[in-house]
Amino acid sequence: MRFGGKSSSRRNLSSSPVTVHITSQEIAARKLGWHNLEMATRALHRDGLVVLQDVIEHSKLDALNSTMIRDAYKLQALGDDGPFNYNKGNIQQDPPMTRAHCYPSIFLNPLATQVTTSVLGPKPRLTFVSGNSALPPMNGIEPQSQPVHTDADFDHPESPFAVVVNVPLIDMDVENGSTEVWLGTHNTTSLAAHEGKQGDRASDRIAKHLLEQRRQERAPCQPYVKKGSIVIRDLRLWHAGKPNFSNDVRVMLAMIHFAPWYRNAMTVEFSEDLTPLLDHEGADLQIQRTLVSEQTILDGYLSRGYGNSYDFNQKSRLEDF
Ligand SMILES: O=C(O)CCC(=O)C(=O)O
Ligand SMILES: [Fe+2]
Repeated sequence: MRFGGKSSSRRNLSSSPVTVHITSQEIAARKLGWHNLEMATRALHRDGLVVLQDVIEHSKLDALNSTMIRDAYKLQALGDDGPFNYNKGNIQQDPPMTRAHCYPSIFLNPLATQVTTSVLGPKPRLTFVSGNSALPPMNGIEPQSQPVHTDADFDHPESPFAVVVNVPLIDMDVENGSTEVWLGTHNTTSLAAHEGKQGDRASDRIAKHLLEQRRQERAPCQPYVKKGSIVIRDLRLWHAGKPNFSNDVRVMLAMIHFAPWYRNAMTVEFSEDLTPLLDHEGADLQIQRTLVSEQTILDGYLSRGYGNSYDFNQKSRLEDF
């Protein structure tokens, strides 16, 4: 008889995410081997989050970071009119999708797509490219936490339908505001767990008594995430942006892959000369795009939405069955 294995529901699962160590052979082949693909897929199903470590070249992260740090301060200077989410220490910040900045290894990473495809089905839809920046403390203002929330704050399917591909541009830790994550909450949660009406600063939050209950079962954590990693997170997972106590802006890019059957209608604005690159490097994704001139991107990318101005719902939603 070999029925002695503990079921995962009875095991004491860690608060820290599974980190999959990517090998140089996998980078060169642009493909995970079966071992790492299985680890990543099972971790994403079980925990709602997995880290792929040592995937992206630091030189590309550094180049993008210098542009985005400069932009973060411009957005911060907009004050009350800036694109902050919940509090002014955390802003929604888009990278410019122009030839100089659209690095395929960051925005269309084949290993990330292999993992999202494993969970969502072939050719996920890429419909969102943005970022969240945790800003260093401002004069006289104590840095704040966001309330614990999910980004899927609407009536959504119970199966995995959307996955966020996060790319931090620097090492991320408690000091500079590594995102707090509540592993395993992606498939236990429902709309009933949310409190607060949708406002333009995204006032969604998980009810306090549910947080306290969940903390006893599996506490949250703010993981150390090494620069060069990709963090893959189920859109339904409970999480919170945390204060950045350091002197460095912490930019974390966010690309969302939706399941091919989930008819999300958003589009990403790209410079039109990127078409060959998107078609070639993004062949495993359906990149829902709006093509415009490079000048239009440069004129508009710092005046985009934030909070609830994005619609993660789908067209022609099926009634519950
Ligand atoms: O910046 C972060 O760490 C998370 C931000 C976030 O979750 C949000 O703004 O919805
Ligand atoms: Fe969020």
